[in-house]
Amino acid sequence: MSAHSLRVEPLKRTDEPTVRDAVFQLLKAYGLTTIFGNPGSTELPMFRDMPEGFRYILGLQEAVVLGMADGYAQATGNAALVNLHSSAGVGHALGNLFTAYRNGTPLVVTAGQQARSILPFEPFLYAERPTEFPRPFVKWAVEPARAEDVPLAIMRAYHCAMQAPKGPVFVSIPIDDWERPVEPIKPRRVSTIVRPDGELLAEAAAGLAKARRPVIVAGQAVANNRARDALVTLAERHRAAVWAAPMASRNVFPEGHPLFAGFLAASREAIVHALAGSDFVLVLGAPAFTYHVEGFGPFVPEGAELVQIVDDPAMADRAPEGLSIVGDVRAAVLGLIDGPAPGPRVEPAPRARQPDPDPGRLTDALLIARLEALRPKGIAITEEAPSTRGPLHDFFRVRSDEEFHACASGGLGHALPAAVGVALGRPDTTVLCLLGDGSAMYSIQGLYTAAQLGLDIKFLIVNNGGYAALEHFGSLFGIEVVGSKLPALDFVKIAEGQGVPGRRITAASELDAAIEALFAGKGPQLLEVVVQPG
Ligand SMILES: Cc1ncc(C[n+]2csc(CCOP(=O)(O)OP(=O)(O)O)c2C)c(N)n1
Repeated sequence: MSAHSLRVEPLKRTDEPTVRDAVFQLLKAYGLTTIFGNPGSTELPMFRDMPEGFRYILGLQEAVVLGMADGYAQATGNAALVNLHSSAGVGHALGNLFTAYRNGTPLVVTAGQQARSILPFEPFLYAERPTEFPRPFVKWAVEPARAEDVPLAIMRAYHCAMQAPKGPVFVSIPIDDWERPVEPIKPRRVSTIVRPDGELLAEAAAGLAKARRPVIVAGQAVANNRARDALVTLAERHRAAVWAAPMASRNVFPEGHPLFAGFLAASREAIVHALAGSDFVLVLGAPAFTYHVEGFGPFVPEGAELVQIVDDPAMADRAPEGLSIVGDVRAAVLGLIDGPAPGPRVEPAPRARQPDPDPGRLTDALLIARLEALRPKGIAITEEAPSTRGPLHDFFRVRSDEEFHACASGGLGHALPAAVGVALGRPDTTVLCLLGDGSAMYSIQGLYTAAQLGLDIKFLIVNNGGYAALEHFGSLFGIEVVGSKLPALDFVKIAEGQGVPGRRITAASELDAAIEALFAGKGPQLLEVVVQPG
């Protein structure tokens, strides 16, 4: 709407310290100097005279803004700051807010609100019930009762986001609060690690030591709690096979390690089948278990003991059986390493290898196998290519020095902007963003930010002409799927229109050269690979 049609009293400036001064001081102290946003009138005063040392990362749609902040927070290990425009901006961001909540990503999400004096009249761009709208996907939500309380609210929000289990929080801030005088407040320190109960941990360690065939199922909190290296030591000490938990959204174990058993499917029967023969199932940093389809029967193999260690009390509460211990996963794994020595063990069987894909047909399996062979080492990966997950598990091995980020919620639209955030958080690392043609379109505007910032992201689109995962489900349900064909997308044009150079290939003979070219230089690039059915 035109600003010329409005007569606005200029917001009063004051020489006294303002809410804005106090908030920016806090943000600096907490290291929240990168702000992800898409601005509107109700947020503009926040950024008047933005202090040195801060940067504003513009996303062209709020799903992109949230996803970028999620990737950045995961890459840096600190909370990220998000600024959204009133209810409309929060609405656009909700899908990826749900994902951040499920990912356990610490985010301080702020949104503008109209001026307090006109709230009774429900003004244009009024955020109605602002603290209810993002719930239940935030750990805490507030619109402070007075302007003077905004800095305190930001401080509490930060500590709440960083407290285990980490997650997003929300603060709604009226436009006129920023100029109000306020006393600065001192940043605080709050511990974030809850140590697991020592007695119960000793019980778990004793159970692990006397098991004959223990298995470990590891999920995202192993990565979030920085327990990956410790887990390798634990698994080697106990000769325990390690499975990635169903739908694990992070890399939890080096996938080329001889003890890595593979990826559990999100189905009750499939989990019991995969773990058959084990007598002790140790679930670390994951639900016991995440299911995608209905299932029946036992939760773990007959006679096996189930022990779960998680940093999320709610996750512990809802496990169907066994012992659950709440606490930091790294602290727990270190405690288990110090436990009693293992007795005699049945050595885990090596992971079965899949036959190499046909080199003459450009399938997603061939693409992934060649990607594994030709990619540079030490990269970070964000992934959202649902039906390519199988080939990714079969032919790709995420190494111990690499990061992998997918979405824990199942909501599409995360990986593309998350790649932008990861690249910003780890500027020395090349990021591979692997996307299905369908998934790529949910927050495609992230390409623009990648181009504007010249980030080293390699966007790889697996174009199978539609929503293959849904067609697969349709065939399982015996249903003809509607709305699953995407015949006319041109990703090279879409990318070039946003400033990212692109290339499209359709033949297996072009594949190796195209992958090498993708990784040859620095900066954003897109490769669209038109694949045939596997
Ligand atoms: C926000 C959201 N909308 C819809 C879906 C349902 N869905 C799951 S997989 C899928 C297909 C994705 O297509 P694509 O990225 O091309 O991958 P493919 O299935 O072809 O491998 C869809 C639409 C979802 N998970 N999230």
